[in-house]
Amino acid sequence: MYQLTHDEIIHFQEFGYIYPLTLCSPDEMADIRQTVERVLEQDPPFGQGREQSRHLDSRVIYDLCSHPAVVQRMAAIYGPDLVLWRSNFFIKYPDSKAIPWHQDRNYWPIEPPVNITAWIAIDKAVIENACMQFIPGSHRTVVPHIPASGVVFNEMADPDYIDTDKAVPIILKPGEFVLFNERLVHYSAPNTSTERRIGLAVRVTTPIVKVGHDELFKGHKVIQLCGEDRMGFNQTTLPPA
Ligand SMILES: O=C(O)CCC(=O)C(=O)O
Repeated sequence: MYQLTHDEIIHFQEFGYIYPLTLCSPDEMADIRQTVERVLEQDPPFGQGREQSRHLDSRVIYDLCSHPAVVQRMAAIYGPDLVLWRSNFFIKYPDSKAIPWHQDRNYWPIEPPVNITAWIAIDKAVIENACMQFIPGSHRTVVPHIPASGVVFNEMADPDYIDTDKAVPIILKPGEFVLFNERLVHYSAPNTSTERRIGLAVRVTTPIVKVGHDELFKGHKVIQLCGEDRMGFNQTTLPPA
């Protein structure tokens, strides 16, 4: 049984995230990475893009998203009923642009906006290859977003509402992950190193949340990871074989 300590739960409550947590060793992730690379070379059957929700068509990606080390720790914070509604690979090749400071909830079609993300390091994530940076405690307020240009997203957190001097780098070994809240303000710099950095962001919510259908995810279905669906708001599907 994977658990979070009392102090880890308090840290998540106070700061909006907890890390580093371990899913597997760097050696085990080196094997898994080969499959991840093969999956990313192929178009998915659902047409949502190679980096989006590959847990729907790849058992290896589903197994990462639903790993007990991830799900049991999420359940320690968000309760026993959890659904996987999306996953995204974030691939930062050398020379790739910044992901602006943002709160994930700004972009998502979920109501109410409740989500816990596990960002799993497929490659190592260090300052040099543009690991994520978090503003601790920023999950306590909703920050207005304004149009952005020259970065990966088209909207970003309004700089007047955030204090980037407080930013902390989230350094992870391959196979480690961080859990964070849907309002936590985060960012990643341009990758100025010569090394690629891949992370898998696993988006999990509870069945009381209604998942809408945006451009990327028309007809999207959720997968029950644990517990029960007492609401029936969302269409569910089974994991890939
Ligand atoms: O991997 C990154 O650089 C950014 C990830 C991110 O924004 C997220 O997982 O919400």
